[in-house]
Amino acid sequence: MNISVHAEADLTAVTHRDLANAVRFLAVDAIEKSQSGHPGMPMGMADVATVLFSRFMKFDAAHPTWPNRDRFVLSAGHGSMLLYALLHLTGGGVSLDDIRSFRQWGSKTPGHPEYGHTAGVETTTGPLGQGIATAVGMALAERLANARHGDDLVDHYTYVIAGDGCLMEGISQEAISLAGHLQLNRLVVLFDDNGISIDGPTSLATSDDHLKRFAASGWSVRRVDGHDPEAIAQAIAEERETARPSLIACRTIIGYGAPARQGTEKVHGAPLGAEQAAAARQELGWQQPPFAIPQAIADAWRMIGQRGRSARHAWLDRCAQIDAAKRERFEQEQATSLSSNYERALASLREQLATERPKLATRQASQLLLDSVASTIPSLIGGSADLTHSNLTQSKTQHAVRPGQFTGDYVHYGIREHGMAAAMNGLALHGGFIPYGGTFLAFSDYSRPAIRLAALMRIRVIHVMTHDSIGLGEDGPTHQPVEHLTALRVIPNLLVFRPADAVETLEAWDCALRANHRPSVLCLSRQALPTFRSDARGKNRVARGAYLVVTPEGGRDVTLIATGSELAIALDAARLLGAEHIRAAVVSAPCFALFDEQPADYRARVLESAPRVGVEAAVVGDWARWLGADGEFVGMTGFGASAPAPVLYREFNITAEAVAAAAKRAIARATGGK
Ligand SMILES: Cc1ncc(C[n+]2csc(CCOP(=O)(O)OP(=O)(O)O)c2C)c(N)n1
Ligand SMILES: [Mg+2]
Repeated sequence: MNISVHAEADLTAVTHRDLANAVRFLAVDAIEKSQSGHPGMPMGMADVATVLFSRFMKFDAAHPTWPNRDRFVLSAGHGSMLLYALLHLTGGGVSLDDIRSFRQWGSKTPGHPEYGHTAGVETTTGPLGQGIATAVGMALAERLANARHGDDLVDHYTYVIAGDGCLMEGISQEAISLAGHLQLNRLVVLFDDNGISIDGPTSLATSDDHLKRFAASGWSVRRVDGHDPEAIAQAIAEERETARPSLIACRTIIGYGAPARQGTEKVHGAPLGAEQAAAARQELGWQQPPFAIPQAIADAWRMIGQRGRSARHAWLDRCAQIDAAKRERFEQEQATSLSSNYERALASLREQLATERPKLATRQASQLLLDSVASTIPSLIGGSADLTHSNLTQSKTQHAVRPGQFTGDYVHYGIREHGMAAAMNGLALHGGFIPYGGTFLAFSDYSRPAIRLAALMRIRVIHVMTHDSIGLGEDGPTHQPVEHLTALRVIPNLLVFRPADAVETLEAWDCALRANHRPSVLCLSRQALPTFRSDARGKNRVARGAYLVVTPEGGRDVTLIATGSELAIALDAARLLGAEHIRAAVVSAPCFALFDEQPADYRARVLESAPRVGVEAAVVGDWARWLGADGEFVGMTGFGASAPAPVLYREFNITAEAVAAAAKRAIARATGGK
């Protein structure tokens, strides 16, 4: 079969098989050289990927961040060489040297594709299932942006290659269900239906009928022979036109072409070996030495990489022609920057709260913030995993996104925390959106793998996690986070905020919105807390991570450090100690990670050398490093219980009296009983 790629060169001699073989053997050779990697999937899916890239993908390899490009997500991230081969062949940011140093230190070709590390990689994949769920967020982003800006500016597809592993993962059901419900018709999933995973045939572990499963969730589904380019092309062409998201199950042979290995798990994750690599060359008619691509085939792939150039220029022309206000709106959303309207709205609410000093749950303060600023941030896209009225995440101005109707700016993600977190990643990665989403802090574990990826990718997503301690009361230990704060704080590059009052809540939100290279978790209280901050026009103090709230005159005997709802307890304890002439400084520590980043002299000023007492209704976890050998911690040592919050604080001994007693113990220890 001949392929028409471009008019300028005579490429009529280049066949689909040549193009696909170039992909296959770059993968085989790179994995052979590094003696590490997964050849089965690139060899099996080379035909599908070649059809997709040579005939459908709208992209310009020289401009990998063009906003209206089609998105391609390799959900089966272990097949990374497939993607690197495509990026190299089409003239993207992967050189032949990079391919030759596959999986080596400093190369652009790490073991699994990493967003931000390699140009053209749309999202980090490897943890199976994340890619397809992230792609749902991208496809949602496309529809939302399309509804706002029209076909002229936003009009692209999101394609996914997913394997058996991605579809076995639970997150796939959340993602599929959400995409089907919302009718994300620009999403096309190409399923590498090879019936093999690591342990052997998938029949060892699953009997799912994926076509029926997807169809039951509202998808358009079909099966094709994944080694028949015409059948693949017809399937993609038709599925692009359906009103629903599409699944194309591509029947493939894993390790296609390696005679003694293909169709078995042996080819999933081990180099072919010299003998099988040579046999595959023979079998597939590829007579090239390792890493060599005949010029005509290389040219044909280069032209495929340039095919989208005219589409990009046409798009640029359209951008230039639309009226200035429209273009500005689009550019502002793309930039996701905060406007002066935002600054004004924030300042005015802050002034009001610091003046009136209401007793308010921090989740309510968060609601007030959203009510006043949401309409000033057009890129903001809210949501909750079915806890909108508990998380207080929907502002007065936000409207729900509905199936097939994308004019809203609030997503009812349903009870799909993991799917929500991954979709939020996709919204952020797509560009043009600042996503936030709510659930209870205890359920952050359900979102954790996607939060971890957001941190790894350095993208801005904001998790609003309310009901942040035993302070939620009667729902009991299943719902009361105790280890979660520490579990989140130890994720590198993640900002975990636990604000202590309404003003700190506003400041934490402001930090999260400005943190355009990292994700944030806002841990908010269910119960009302007094507003202790009264600096109506003060600086954002949360931005320093921790700061002094009480500085006793003439030096201090002890430093009490608290977060969130326990700051009020620490302040009470300081008063109790003061009555006994013990001078206690009080530090509010809403974000450990930001405090870590402060200059050493600032940290030393805040902490000083007096003995320290940490107070948090959670396990000691990451606190230990702040407290020192003479330090004390007042918090939880195990799970919570079901009872009214004040009873729980009393029974678990997280009280001002307990903090004062701990302070005295710490002082006694530090002074050696003097
Ligand atoms: C969440 C997660 N669990 C386990 C793994 C380890 N793993 C990598 S690939 C793989 C098998 C995937 O099978 P499939 O998607 O069918 O890929 P194929 O063997 O067909 O290439 C597993 C278990 C992983 N990467 N992510
Ligand atoms: Mg498989």
